[in-house]
Amino acid sequence: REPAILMQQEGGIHRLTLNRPQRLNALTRAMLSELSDRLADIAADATARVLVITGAGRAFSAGQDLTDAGAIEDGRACRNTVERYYNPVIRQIHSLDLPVIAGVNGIAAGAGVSLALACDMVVAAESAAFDIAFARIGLIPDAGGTHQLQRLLGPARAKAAAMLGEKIAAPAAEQLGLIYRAVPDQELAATVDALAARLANAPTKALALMKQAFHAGDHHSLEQQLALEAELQSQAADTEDFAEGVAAFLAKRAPGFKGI
Ligand code: T3D
Repeated sequence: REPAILMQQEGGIHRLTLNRPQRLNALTRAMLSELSDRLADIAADATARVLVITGAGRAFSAGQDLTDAGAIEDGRACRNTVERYYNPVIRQIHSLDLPVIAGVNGIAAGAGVSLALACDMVVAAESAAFDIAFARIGLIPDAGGTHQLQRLLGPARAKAAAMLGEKIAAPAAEQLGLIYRAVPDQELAATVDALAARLANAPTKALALMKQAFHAGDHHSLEQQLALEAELQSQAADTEDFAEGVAAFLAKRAPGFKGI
């Protein structure tokens, strides 16, 4: 049996591919467990610099597999699925000390949208769409969906999109600030690869500290954020990459960052 999550690795760039294309990469609990295991592997790999998450076939992910017996039959089952399978994966992506790119190759629906939006940068094919499908089956956006939609779209648009079960086409998602970029379909792979390569050569320790600062900024006051920035900047300034960045600037040469 092919794994439901494919993992590839090259030059510090890790790639996880959701791999149930015949079901549009709909998420089963088994698949989410595999995803969680692979994310743990990457978190433990000191050579990892960047993670790309994408989908096999014509979809990114159709969200919860509605045929996964026992996953969603009633409130108790749903709570278990959310708490034991979705939430850990979202926390793992959130706390991963690496930039995470979602390469959204096709439709993302329901928790597939939440999964993409948990990533640090979302690049989508122009023909892809973000289908806030939950209301169509009587559920609410989960896996961080309400958090991300409200933060990225603002409450007015987020509530309407969720309550109306809107499907937002990738170019509109870029316009609305829901995602970083929508690119022509045939350019998606090259765009994601170039972005990943660029980030893999960046001072990734500083990028991880930035990620922490941006996440904390969601709930901090200005005073709290100023204090946190001072702390995280002191950590950034102690990296070899900072010394290298300054040395390279003064020597008028390109820096060679190592992510340490
Ligand atoms: O405990 C919890 O709370 C669980 C967490 C829930 C969070 C959620 O994610 S809730 C939302 C679940 N997702 C959906 O409701 C989306 C359902 N899918 C669709 O609405 C459509 O499939 C799409 C808009 C995504 C794509 O439409 P289209 O026309 O391009 O494709 P299709 O023909 O509908 O789908 C192709 C096949 O994939 C089809 O199977 P078949 O007929 O060829 O045998 C379809 O049934 C299957 N499929 C698509 N989505 C799912 C799925 N099978 C199981 N679960 C799915 N989510």
